[in-house]
Amino acid sequence: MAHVKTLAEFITERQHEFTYATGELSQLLTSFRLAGKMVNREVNKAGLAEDILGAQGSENIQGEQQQKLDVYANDLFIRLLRSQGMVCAVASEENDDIVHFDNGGKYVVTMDPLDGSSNIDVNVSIGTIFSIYRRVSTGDKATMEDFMQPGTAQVAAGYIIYGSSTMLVYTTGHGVNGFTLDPSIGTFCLSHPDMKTPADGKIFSVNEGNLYDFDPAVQRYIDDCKKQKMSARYIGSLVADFHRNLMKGGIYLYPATSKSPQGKLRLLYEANPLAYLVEQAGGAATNGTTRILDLMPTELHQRCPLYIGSKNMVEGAMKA
Ligand code: AHM
Ligand code: MG
Repeated sequence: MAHVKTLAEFITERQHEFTYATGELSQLLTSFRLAGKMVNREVNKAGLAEDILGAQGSENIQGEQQQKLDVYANDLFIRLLRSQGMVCAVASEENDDIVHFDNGGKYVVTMDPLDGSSNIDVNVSIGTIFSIYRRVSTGDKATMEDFMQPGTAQVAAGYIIYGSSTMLVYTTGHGVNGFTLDPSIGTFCLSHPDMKTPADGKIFSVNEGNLYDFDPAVQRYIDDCKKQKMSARYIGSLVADFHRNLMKGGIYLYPATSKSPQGKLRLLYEANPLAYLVEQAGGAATNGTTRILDLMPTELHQRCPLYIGSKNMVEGAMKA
């Protein structure tokens, strides 16, 4: 039987690629590996547990109602990151402010602990998105400066998709690798080494319900996709739409609308980590005019329009 490489083995084998101290990366990723398995367990039995399903009653800073699983995932990731010691502060889509650990850790994390929350109750794929930065401030506590770094400063980024199977996909700037959870042994195994996204694709993913709210250039682009008889595929879970397009070739777009002039998605938790991954896989990501990774964040929960996926398709959308 061929040897199956586990995520833990792979991280150890590749840790020399990590710019900073050997061993730090594996410690950093351990929290996500472990929390991912635990969230997966809860997601899988969500339909069974009355107290897990349904709204928690509280609203997050964007005014959206939080589901119980969001809160569970957020608490879990924060607890594991805190206990593991490498990370001194976290900015989460589910917390209004920075969460400080006061432990002198050299890294900060931004994350969307459970993205696609409207899909939890209906048994549709959801995901976790994370990104890791080296701390730049020098005082006792991390500061906003640590989180206001451009996407180019990410030292690692990844997502976990809780789908028909559960996968963890990450990059440290040396390509993208994907690991599938074998539920029978509870281990992520290397299933998608060195992932590359096709330069062209036949899928466009957009919430067309907003069509008349989009800029005429975006409307024209969507029209063009139809004239070329491309396939429309939209799950409404960014991680799932992104993952499918990464594998098959396609474009995901969440443009500005009149209701959300900066689009809906968050730069720190969604756009930057996925932009880093897509570029590492040979694709592209922009906000319509500027490369996502070059944007200078000015606030934690900042939103930005997002055009992401196959290189030629993203470039085509920019020219529309
Ligand atoms: P969330 O972070 O509150 O879950 O919202 C983000 C989600 C993305 O996963 C998805 O691509 C998008 O919102 C869908 O938005 P819409 O329902 O407007 O199409
Ligand atoms: Mg989200």
